[in-house]
Amino acid sequence: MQNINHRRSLLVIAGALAAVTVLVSTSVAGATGASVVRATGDLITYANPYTNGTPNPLDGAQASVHAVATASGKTIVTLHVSGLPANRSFGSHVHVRACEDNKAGGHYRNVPADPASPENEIWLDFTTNAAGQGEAHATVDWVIRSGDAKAVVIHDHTTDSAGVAGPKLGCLNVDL
Ligand SMILES: [Cu+2]
Repeated sequence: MQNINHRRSLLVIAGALAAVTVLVSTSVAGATGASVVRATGDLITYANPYTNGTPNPLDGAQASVHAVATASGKTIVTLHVSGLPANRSFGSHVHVRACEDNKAGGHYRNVPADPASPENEIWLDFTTNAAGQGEAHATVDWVIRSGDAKAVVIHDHTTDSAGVAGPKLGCLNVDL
């Protein structure tokens, strides 16, 4: 009888230790681990983007953005889109303002005084498949300043070396 009671108390102690271990590992992950942001929904599309009455090809499209700031100081952003025209390329970037605020403003830059480049900005150009779906990934060696990047914008064509990708067509708000 004494032996059984002794065993029970050992089990209780082991359980308490396990609970403490879980708490500690949770707080460590919160302090130094990756932070994740997700957003998904219908794209906000801009009226008459070509200023000549040509319909916006992104009307009715959806997007999803997933961003991870890693513990090692990198940022990994993934964009998924659907409901777009098939087999067509688009430009896309992380922008500084919300979609409804001056069409999301300019591109977010790690070093604002440095020129546009895929190292200094987050470029997410993609080509849709036959089903009108596309995806893009970007990894940069820095973390976004909190509150300074608020949307992902999709443009008419792929980004050239100067960072230009034509009219803004659609946008998804993402609090990066
Ligand atoms: Cu852009």
